[in-house]
Amino acid sequence: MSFHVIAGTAGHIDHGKTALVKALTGIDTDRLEEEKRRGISIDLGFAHLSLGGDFAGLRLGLVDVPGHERFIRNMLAGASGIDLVLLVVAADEGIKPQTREHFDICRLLGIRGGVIAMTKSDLVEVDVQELVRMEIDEFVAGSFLADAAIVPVSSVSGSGLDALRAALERAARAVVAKDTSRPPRLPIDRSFSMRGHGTVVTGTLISGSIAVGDELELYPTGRRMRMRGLQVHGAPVARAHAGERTAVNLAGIDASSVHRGMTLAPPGLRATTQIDCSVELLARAKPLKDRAPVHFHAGTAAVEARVRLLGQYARFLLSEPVLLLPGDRFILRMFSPVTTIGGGVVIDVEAPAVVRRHAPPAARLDRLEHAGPSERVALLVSESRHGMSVAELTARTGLPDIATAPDLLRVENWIVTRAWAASKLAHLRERLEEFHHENPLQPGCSKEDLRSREFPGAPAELMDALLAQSAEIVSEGETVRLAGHRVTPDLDETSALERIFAEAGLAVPAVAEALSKSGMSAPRGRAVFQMLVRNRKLVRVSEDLVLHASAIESLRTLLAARRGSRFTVTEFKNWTGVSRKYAIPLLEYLDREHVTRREGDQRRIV
Ligand SMILES: Nc1nc2c(ncn2[C@@H]2O[C@H](COP(=O)(O)OP(=O)(O)OP(=O)(O)O)[C@@H](O)[C@H]2O)c(=O)[nH]1
Ligand SMILES: [Mg+2]
Repeated sequence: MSFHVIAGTAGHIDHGKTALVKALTGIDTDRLEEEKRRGISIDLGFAHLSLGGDFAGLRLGLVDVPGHERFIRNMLAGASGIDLVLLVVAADEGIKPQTREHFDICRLLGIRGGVIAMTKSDLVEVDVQELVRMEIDEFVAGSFLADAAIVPVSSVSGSGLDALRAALERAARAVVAKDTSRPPRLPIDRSFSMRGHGTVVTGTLISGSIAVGDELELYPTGRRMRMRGLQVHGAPVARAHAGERTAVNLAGIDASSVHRGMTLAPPGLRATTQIDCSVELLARAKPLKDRAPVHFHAGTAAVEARVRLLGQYARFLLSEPVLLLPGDRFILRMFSPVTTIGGGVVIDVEAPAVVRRHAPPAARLDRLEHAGPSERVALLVSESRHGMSVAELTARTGLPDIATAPDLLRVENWIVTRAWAASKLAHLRERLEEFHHENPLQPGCSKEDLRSREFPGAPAELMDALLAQSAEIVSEGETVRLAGHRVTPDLDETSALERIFAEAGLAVPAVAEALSKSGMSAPRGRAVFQMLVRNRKLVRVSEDLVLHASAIESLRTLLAARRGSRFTVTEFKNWTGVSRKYAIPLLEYLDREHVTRREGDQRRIV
């Protein structure tokens, strides 16, 4: 199996980086006319070298960077994809300002190892070499390069090159391979058009793998395109893997519309302008001020940004969208003078507005920063109102396997936390209890009503899946009810209310008064009352007057004994003992029921 590692040069201007790359690989990475003329590197150069013999299968990609402080921006684009640094220190000059700045950048980018080449060793005596070695030792002490080999070399005589190759091979074998399981990302460092091929873009594939024919999106433009061809280190391949210097032949786009800083990646990720990060400032840098403008460099992108301080963390508002994922490293440089002041790690790519249900920003970032993949997903889901789609989580995390965490529940393409599901079910039970209370004689609540009230924005299946988990809630056709709910009302309550009317005879209280006497809640009382009316236990004589059926029956009996006779309202009041207020509606009712018939001021019993 072949093994790909990318090394990048670093070091002060004129210390012999480009000469060393050429001595190692035979490739002159200073291609530009201006570079030739001025004798300095301006832009990135690329070379490669096989290490450990043809069968060992270790291919080292080399990115040669310019040392001039004005081209640090280019250096940063090159350094972002490297696994190893080849730190170059000229024996006749020792540590110089860009030796320090490049070293700081590599450390802030999280580069874990490298080799130190003491170039131009042919120009100084051995005792001077020893002094420079001591200076270097002291410089890297305690850092990621503390154990790096320091190899004196001469690109002119070739001395030390074999030892340097051996040291590079050892360092390369210790590199932890880049993650091929994550979505592929290719931060673009060059774009040009090639006769007969069209647009070609190059970069270091920092994660995943890509194959000819794959559809990729050019971030942040949103344009989708197909790869026509792929090359790794100058040779055509069907698939490129993380850690490889990759050239991609793109269909359907002009080379001039693709720029350094854009990224090729599968659709479904998202370029962002607002990120929350941890920040490390260099010892020599002044503290960051809130709202200070900075240059923000990540991948091959360089944009301006504004800082918002969030405790020990910072939010950056980027002037242009950049495709970033949690865990990405970045470098900060100041505006005037433009110097490197620090760097950091992206923690959240969609810095949320401060929301009350979220933890305070710094506490939240502290949790996110130290969260493993599944905890990160769980935390983001727990902040959502009712879960998140898998697509959204992929864009927020770049993780390949979402929702494998035990405390998450996946419903189709939607993810919720189990804790949320449990509390939502408890809430639904309460809502249903209320509903049954208010509508005791309805079989259940409309499923659509419940869905639109309780799950706005969530996929339709979510509520069904949740309900399916609960033994206490029953979903029948288009209604949802509590398992214990029966349409038959409580007999005690029913008869209590009925008794109030029955015992009152014709001297009934007002309905509201009867209901409040019954001791039932108002909605329940109304429901039971309506049922008694429906069952004809109670008779609605008028809007305000309701009698028990037995009272009506006694009245009919009383009148039946006087059949054929005529009577006045006053006589009726005397017979029955009801007030005038009740007598009129009662008589009108009796007229409607054809028990009595109105004849002028009097009535006849028919
Ligand atoms: N004598 C001697 N000269 C060297 C050696 N390496 C490089 N040089 C010379 O040093 C000068 C600068 O070398 P480069 O390789 O261009 O330096 P660089 O670090 O790439 O410079 P920048 O890319 O501009 O930062 C050239 O004139 C080289 O010929 C060496 O090992 N011995
Ligand atoms: Mg150079």
